[in-house]
Amino acid sequence: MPPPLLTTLLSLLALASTALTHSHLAHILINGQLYHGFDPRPNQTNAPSRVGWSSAAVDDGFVTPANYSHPDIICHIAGASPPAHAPVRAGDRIHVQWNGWPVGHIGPVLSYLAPCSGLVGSETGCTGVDKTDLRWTKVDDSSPVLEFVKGAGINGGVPGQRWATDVLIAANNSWQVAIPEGLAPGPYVLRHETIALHYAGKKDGAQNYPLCVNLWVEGGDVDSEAGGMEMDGFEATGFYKEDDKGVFLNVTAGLKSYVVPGPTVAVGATPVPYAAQVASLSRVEGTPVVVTRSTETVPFTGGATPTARIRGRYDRS
Ligand SMILES: *[C@@H]1O[C@H](CO)[C@@H](O)[C@H](O)[C@H]1NC(C)=O
Ligand SMILES: *[C@@H]1O[C@H](CO)[C@@H](O)[C@H](O)[C@H]1NC(C)=O
Ligand SMILES: *[C@@H]1O[C@H](CO)[C@@H](O)[C@H](O)[C@H]1NC(C)=O
Ligand SMILES: *[C@@H]1O[C@H](CO)[C@@H](O)[C@H](O)[C@H]1NC(C)=O
Ligand SMILES: [Cu+2]
Repeated sequence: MPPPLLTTLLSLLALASTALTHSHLAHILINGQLYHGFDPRPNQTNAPSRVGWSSAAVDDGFVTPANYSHPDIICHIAGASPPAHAPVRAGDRIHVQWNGWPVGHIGPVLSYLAPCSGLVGSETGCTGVDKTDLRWTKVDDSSPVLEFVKGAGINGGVPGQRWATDVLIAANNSWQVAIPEGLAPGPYVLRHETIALHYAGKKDGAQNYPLCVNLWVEGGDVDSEAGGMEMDGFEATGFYKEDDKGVFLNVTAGLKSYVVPGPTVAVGATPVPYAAQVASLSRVEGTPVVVTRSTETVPFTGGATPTARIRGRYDRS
């Protein structure tokens, strides 16, 4: 017979796995300014000025390992880019606010960046590009991901384990992503992803929640004349395999270590440490931009054809 603690845990996991709603990206904050995500649930009103990619994950759900080579793994189910981009400077931190996080859903929190410059359709930044053309560089793997601690499972998790998702929950279901100081200016997609592992002992039991937002990165304090940090450029459809150690594992069967799936964090990336993962309240609405002629931006005006062109601080010519 399993000990009472394990019984409680297993029933919590069972509950969690049958819960109908999971989560989505509510908004991002950059220096206190708020930019909207996308709520995929039926009959939600989504701001036209949102920077979050839309998806057809109407149950707030996930992508399974069976679809790791399907374009749905790139920016969630039927992911599609909005017109708006959130302006950010290289070296800034982006506060990614999840709508919540379900009990017992333990795992890593991963962040990737893909430049849109130079791709077919990039006259409008990341809005007009084909998502399968995006090439990604990992900038945060939420290392150490799994720590062994004394006591009961945290947030309905496994006794003795503390996961990156517990750090996310403690920060009001949020995560800080640092935009590398050496990143070349231009339009980028940020792909922020959690992988829930409570069912990962079963083949195809892992749950990936890949959420994308559009960014317009301006030069940071460090001059990136040299072209910026070197990007690794992986295809998201090649990140993971169904039998990777980090997605096909039984978290309750005496786990001794955890192997983060996907590429390693790029040289030049500076993940934000756990101690600096904190809740953050929005102060004001940010003004997102729309990219025109590849290198210029205008403030988002709610769908009307932009007339006044404002020279972006980034000019590649
Ligand atoms: C969404 O709205 C449609 C039309 O107004 C309605 O038929 C449907 O029941 C609504 N769905 C939900 C989940 O509220
Ligand atoms: C894989 O993705 C397709 C297209 O979105 C979907 O119809 C199918 O149910 C998915 N398969 C699994 C196992 O989730
Ligand atoms: C916590 O997150 C919610 C969104 O899920 C947000 O509305 C709220 O302002 C946040 N609270 C704090 C204290 O950060
Ligand atoms: C995971 O391991 C636990 C403990 O050994 C066991 O009870 C459970 O059945 C395993 N789950 C799977 C899906 O293998
Ligand atoms: Cu779930």
